[in-house]
Amino acid sequence: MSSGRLVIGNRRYSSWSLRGWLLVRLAGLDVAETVIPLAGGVTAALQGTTPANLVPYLEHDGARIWESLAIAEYVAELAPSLWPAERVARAHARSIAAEMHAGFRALRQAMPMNVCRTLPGRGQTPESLSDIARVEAIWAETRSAHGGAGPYLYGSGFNAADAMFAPVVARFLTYEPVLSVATLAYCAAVRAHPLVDDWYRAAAAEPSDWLIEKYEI
Ligand SMILES: N[C@@H](CCC(=O)N[C@@H](CS)C(=O)NCC(=O)O)C(=O)O
Repeated sequence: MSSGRLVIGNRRYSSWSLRGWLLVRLAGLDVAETVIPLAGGVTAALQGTTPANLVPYLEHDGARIWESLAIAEYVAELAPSLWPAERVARAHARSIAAEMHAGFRALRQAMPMNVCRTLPGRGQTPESLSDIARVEAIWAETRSAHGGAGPYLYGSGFNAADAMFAPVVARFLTYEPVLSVATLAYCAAVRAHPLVDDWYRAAAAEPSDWLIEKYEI
């Protein structure tokens, strides 16, 4: 029997849900999944369903957790390898995960996640390109200082920082901005991760009446 539930939005669009879902699955939590299709604004079905009327939301073994970064910290208590073992690397990973959680608004607004489409060249504004430059700098610096032989940010294991950036990878794959060779290699590694691949496959199987026109044009 499952020990809780994870509430997420539909996989095609819900970037924050992708983070929460990856974190929960990476930690191996046995929780049931509730998928609520997003409305592309305020989703009526979410009102009163989760504490902040947002997804992702996790209930596990008596704990109620919302905000993707709080979910990262909760699941990492159960699966400590989700953060790097070494103190300096762990502090760095928490910092970049927090920067992702708090920032990159221009990128998120100009290039909304749609894992089922390629929309090359769309969404490029001075502000979104500036966010992309910062993301590339973070990834390059992280991999140089902590990534070893890769292929992920902190080496061979896909961890909580990778989960926090996975929706950015999805945006890069959809909107195809000009990116460095190293960034493209990291994006390919994240896309090839079995859990990310599961997410993409399930997104492609979602009902067509969950489509939101403004995210498809
Ligand atoms: N800061 C939150 C952001 C969560 C969020 O904004 N989720 C979106 C979906 S990706 C949402 O629930 N939107 C409400 C709605 O569509 O009604 C987190 O880290 O979990």
